[in-house]
Amino acid sequence: MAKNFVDILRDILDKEDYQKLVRVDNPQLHQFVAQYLELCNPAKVFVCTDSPEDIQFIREEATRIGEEKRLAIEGHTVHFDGYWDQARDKGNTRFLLPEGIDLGPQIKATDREKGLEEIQTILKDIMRGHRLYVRFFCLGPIKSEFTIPAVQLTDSAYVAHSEDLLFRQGYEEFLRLGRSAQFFRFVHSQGELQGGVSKNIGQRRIYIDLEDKTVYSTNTQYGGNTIGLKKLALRLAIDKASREGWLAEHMFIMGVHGPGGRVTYFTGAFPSLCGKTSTAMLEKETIVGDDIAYLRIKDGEIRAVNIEKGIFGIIQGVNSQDDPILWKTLHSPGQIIFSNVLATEKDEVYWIGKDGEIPTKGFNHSGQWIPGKKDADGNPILPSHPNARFTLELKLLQNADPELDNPEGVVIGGIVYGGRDSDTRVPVEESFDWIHGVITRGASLESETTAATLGKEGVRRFNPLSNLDFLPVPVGKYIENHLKFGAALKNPPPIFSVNYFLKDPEGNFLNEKTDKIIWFRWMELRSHREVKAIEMPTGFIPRYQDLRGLFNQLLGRDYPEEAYVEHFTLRVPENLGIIERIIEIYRNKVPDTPQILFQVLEEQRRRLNRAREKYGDYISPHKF
Ligand code: SPV
Ligand code: MN
Repeated sequence: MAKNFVDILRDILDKEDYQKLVRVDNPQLHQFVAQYLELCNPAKVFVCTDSPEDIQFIREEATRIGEEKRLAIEGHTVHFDGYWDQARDKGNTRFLLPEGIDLGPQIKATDREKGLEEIQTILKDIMRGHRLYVRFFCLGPIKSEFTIPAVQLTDSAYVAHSEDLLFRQGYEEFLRLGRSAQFFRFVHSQGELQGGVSKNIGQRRIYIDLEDKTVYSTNTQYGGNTIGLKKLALRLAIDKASREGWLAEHMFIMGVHGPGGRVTYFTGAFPSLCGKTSTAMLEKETIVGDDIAYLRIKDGEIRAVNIEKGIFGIIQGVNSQDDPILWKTLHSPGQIIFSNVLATEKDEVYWIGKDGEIPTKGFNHSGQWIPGKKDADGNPILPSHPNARFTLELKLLQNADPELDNPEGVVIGGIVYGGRDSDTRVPVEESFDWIHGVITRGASLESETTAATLGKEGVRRFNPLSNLDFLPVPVGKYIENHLKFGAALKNPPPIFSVNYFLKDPEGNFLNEKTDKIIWFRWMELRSHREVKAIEMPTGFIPRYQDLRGLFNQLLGRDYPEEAYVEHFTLRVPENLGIIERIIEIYRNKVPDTPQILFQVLEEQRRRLNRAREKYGDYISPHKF
């Protein structure tokens, strides 16, 4: 007779670990753990509760077995992923779908049965010689209506340690919820290691099983592929949200500080490498979260929580001038994991764009490094990878927002969409209403590729609401969900776009990095209808005098009228270009697009054409 799963747990686990697990009154949990203990066959197991001793054990284990190395500053460590394992593996990330379900051509999927069979084969004995860590977390604040419990099985102490910094502990929640816990499940293995990194990259898989609420991740170490509660959980959460009528978004949450001590919370969606984290961390404002938000409607208003409590942020370009708060934190004692940076002999770290000289040697994701080093294909190896990161708890930042752990979330006063756009959108603009905002900003979001992303530079990539990589529902349905969400609000908050990357015809950026705060303070005032705006065919833009006042007050700088005209000139041909491209995508690649999307874009096209007939291709804001 097949063994009962509680017997399996008793056989495999130490007494203490067994006790920790069976204290949670949830047979589904026991079955899940037993199943993967048997299949993955680890040498040892550690069940981690919320106790400081257990958490400390994981942290020390990460350095003891060499997944992290200690640095000169107290609490700092460095971790490396393999040379070919430096970013999310989009090609091998797939939804496992039962026969007959199709999410459309934009979303990668595999037949569920075949996928499960493949992943079970890869997982067989994959943890041989490794220790398996069993971790409990909460996606969202403790005891909150927003929150989803989750269990992570991983054989990486680095992953388990990162999750301690990024997510709220969940063992006590599992004890409290018992059998009622509807939890997400994550199974991760680095697989066989060679020189400390995943050897079998060819068998790297990230498979998402929506039916069992389980995500499998194998033969990879990079956090975006392995930290279950981050992007892997986002995919499960969007599916759940779509069924239940709320939203799970790839959005930051920040407190924008208006006049008289008023704080207005904004959420913002930007594709990777477009300044999302640096926006959320703006000096003078407060940060609730930089990556993933859950949004629900309460009393006709949007409330949002950050499902994380830490940041896994890009470090390239962080410097003392532009990022003073982060800079200070990165140079102070406290738990911080640096990944894929350059580590020097003095146990210091260097990254591209850091203040100071480039070290003449060190260790990075390619091994020993010296300037001029090339890889096997002759490509130059930079001191750090463009996707090198830091991981830390938000509470280490001077401007962490006090509402972070509020189980009710924060009321959202505005939503922002941003992308890398060198030639079209003005620096800041408000849409006419919720529907116009969702369609012309969110659903029409594009971003240009950079040297840091794979492939050609400067190519526009369609990325609706910056969430395309994570969608387990057809794009059309996802847009529809946003439209419905807005229709259920009493007074929907305004939706804005920002563009930090606008250039002049010679290719020079038109804005300073520090200008961001101006756009946010203007949006804050608009959210309370405290400033008037100018209506253009594409939306509402700021009046010159309002921006001049803000530049003066916040940056102590003059804002010349010529600069304003250059920034806010309506670029008609380029704006028609977006509409062209977006309609083409929805018409040909998104089978179930809501009809209203085409109507709203056609109306915008007509308004642009009328303006063009009257004033020409490039229209000064003073004409409106
Ligand atoms: C992003 O790329 O959007 C990130 C990092 O936030 S990752 O965890 O890789 O998704
Ligand atoms: Mn992200």
